[in-house]
Amino acid sequence: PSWPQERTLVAVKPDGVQRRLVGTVIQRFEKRGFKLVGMKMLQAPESILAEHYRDLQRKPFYPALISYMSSGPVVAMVWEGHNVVHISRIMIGHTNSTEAAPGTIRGDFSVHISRNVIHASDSVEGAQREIQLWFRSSELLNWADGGHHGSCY
Ligand code: DGI
Repeated sequence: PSWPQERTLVAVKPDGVQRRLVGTVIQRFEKRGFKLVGMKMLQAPESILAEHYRDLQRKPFYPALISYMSSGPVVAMVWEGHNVVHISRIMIGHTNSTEAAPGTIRGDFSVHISRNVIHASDSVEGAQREIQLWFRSSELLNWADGGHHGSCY
């Protein structure tokens, strides 16, 4: 069906990469029915992290947050689909791992807010801002299903 589509930024944080959770995260988003339209692994530069977390700059945990996000590579992805922004937030679970429900990514793989494995944009406007921050438009692919997806979608 041709439901309205949107895009969101998802990033596997350094702890998620180090714990080999990249494949699990991708699989969950694929199986939910979303479409991967951009992906890259990078050591996030401080310029991107500062802009990404600009609203948190005055929080006491901000220096530790930047240090954590700089502690290894992240895998940044853009996922497309119907209501992908809202559904992704439900899939990743509560920011505070202590409150994250089992079945969510944080609820299954994280015990502490400071090592919560994954990021997903929290609004449509935020997603647009974050996608532009992390990706060039040439790094985002428009591709069509060609009838190869069998029964999984
Ligand atoms: O969008 P979220 O990642 O769910 O949450 P957010 O945008 O409010 O905060 C961004 C990240 O900052 C979050 O994933 C983990 C970290 N953070 C937020 N609040 C706290 C925190 N880290 C610590 N140590 N303590 C906090 O209260």
